[in-house]
Amino acid sequence: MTSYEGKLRGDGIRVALACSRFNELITERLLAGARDSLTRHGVDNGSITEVWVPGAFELPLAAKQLAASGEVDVVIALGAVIRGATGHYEHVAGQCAAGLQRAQLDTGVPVVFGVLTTDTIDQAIERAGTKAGNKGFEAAMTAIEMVDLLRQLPKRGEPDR
Ligand code: INI
Repeated sequence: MTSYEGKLRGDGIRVALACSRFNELITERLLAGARDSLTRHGVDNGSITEVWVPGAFELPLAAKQLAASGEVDVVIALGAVIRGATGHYEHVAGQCAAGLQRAQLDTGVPVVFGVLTTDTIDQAIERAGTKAGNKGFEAAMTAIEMVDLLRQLPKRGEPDR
């Protein structure tokens, strides 16, 4: 049996953080958590690029361009879509998730979904560095694991190990 699993080793990984300004009180905490997680796992500070976009709806396009640039190994999208604050929650959250998935499938570069989708601001605060952890920190771990996993997995034309 052959088994693959990415390790949490961040050395040599180039990361783009795409962060939404909408609900910035929350998203800046996600960004801080992601940065902390990246450096704790060995990612060099000079290998991290930060990009701000207006809202979660804009994350997929920025993520796709970053992923396609050849300059980064992974993109982490950070945002907060809060139902209480919008009548078009479903559209923003759904299109953001679908667009980010499409960006990673189209480019082959992992794009991590670090976007909170909650009913209330309180639930978002809980996931941005208080009692339910920090989704940005977790997203950064997912990013490192996926880069390491994809480096291990056989590529087209390569024999299985
Ligand atoms: N963008 C968010 O990131 N979170 C939200 O909760 C949100 N609400 O509430 O509407 C939101 N809207 C803005 C949207 O992402 C776009 O920036 C805007 O529609 C312009 O395209």
